[in-house]
Amino acid sequence: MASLATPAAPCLLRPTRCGPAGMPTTSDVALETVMTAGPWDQPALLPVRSRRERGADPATGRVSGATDTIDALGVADAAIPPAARIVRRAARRSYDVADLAMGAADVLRSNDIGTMVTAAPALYPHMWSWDAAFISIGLAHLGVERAGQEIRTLLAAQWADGMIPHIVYGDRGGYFPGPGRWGTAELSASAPQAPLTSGICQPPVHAIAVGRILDVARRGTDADRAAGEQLVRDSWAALYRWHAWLAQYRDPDGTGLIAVVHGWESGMDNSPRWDGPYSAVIPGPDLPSYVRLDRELVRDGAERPTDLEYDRYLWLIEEMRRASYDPVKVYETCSFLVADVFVSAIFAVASDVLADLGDEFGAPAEHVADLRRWAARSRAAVAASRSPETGLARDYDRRAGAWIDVETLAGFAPLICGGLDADAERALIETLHGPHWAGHPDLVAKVPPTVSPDSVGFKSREYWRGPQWPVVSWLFGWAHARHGHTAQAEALRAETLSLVGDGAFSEYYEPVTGEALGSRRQSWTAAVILDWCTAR
Ligand code: 2M8
Repeated sequence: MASLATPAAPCLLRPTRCGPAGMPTTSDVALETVMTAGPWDQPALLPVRSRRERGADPATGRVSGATDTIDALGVADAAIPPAARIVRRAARRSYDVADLAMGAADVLRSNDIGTMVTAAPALYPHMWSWDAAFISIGLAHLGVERAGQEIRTLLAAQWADGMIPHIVYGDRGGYFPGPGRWGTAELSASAPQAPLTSGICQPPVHAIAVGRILDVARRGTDADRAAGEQLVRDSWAALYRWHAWLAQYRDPDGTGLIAVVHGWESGMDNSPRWDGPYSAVIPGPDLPSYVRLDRELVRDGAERPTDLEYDRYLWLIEEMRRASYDPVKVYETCSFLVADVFVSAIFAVASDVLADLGDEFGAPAEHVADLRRWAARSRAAVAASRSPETGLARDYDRRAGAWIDVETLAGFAPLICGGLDADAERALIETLHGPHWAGHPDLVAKVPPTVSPDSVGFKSREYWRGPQWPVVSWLFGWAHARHGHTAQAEALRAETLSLVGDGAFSEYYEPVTGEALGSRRQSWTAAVILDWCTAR
């Protein structure tokens, strides 16, 4: 398998003028440097050199004082005392676009273990499903073949029934729960024996990624274009089966809202959206004991889910093991079953993308028609889920039989899939970019936080309960551009590049100070930043 260390195709990263409002303009020459920054088996040098030029300790790469956030281990620093926050915010440094592109490429290369680009170097040393999709978009700028390989690796782990699993384990351990805790290969007839996988799924962003890789490929050489088109031909049927699995097993009544059976399936693991449904998940006394590894790597416990949350996460795995991961039984018996409006919106727009690719590449007409039907149905259901009071889309707790009236970023799901009338769409965009959300006056950058700072549930450091996630910002930016909201797409790009200007490529950011949180050198952060630095 080709690795980033030995790219099979010439690097696609090409001179592009990047000078959106508020961002430094980089020269063609600087980005040309990214293309030739090899040797390819060495980390790109420029970001490190930049740090040293600015006074970093050459041994550790750390800058003296409290401002450097690049951490070679890829793990978080200890909590900073509140009094230091204001200093940290004021002292945030900002690399220019060329340096960011170089640093992002370095993150992707250094997280490439040959068979996959791990989601993060220490905290997530395996392949995650939706991470892999975003990562492949970043990889496309380094080599279309390598991007396609990432998608192929993920699809090689697809279950016989069509599910794409949320984790594909590599050879390394280092993550809990590992494959032994899931036991999918022993318990499920659908799960592959190799590679080993988890037993749940994640948001279906994969067709979006394949479409984006094709766009990048078509701006490249003939070989790039051929590789991009071959990827579509090789992956289309598997992606169709994946969407069919979601329609059949996660929306058996054809409501248009796709259900998740674990908060991890939403990708927004501990969002306050799930607090109600999780309160009904009661871990049994026979929950096997376990040791968390994440808390050893992210030392500030406030940045990660609590132990009680973890008990519930692990209990749901026990329930699924007892159902042998049979998707019908899981849907009927699992104590967590929520129709997820954000996953449904992604499903709708990804079905549109896959249907368009299917039309172009001669896929079976009845399969394309299925996708268009699912897209329309889910788009309508997302629009219909909106709260009459707030206009935000809502999840539906299928176990409790109730709408979940908790305001989070997922409420803007209609902006991902479209489907609102023009006035309603404009109003929702204004809310997203307005003073309660991305435009909140306390925020260091106008990037949507996962929970509004005005909400009682806002926790500025806690994972999916407040921090800004560059990858989610990219998804909204991509959707804005797709739906013709060019100015807002450009604003998200510029503001997110400013947020990540510290060069840490962190998993998430504290919205008020811009402090890097969670894992450093997180692959999907690097991938979307590379895409934003290099492609328009
Ligand atoms: C986080 O989820 C994993 C469990 O799947 C974890 O916390 O250990 C989430 O942010 C998820 O969306 C993401 O795919 C994963 C890897 O980046 O980490």
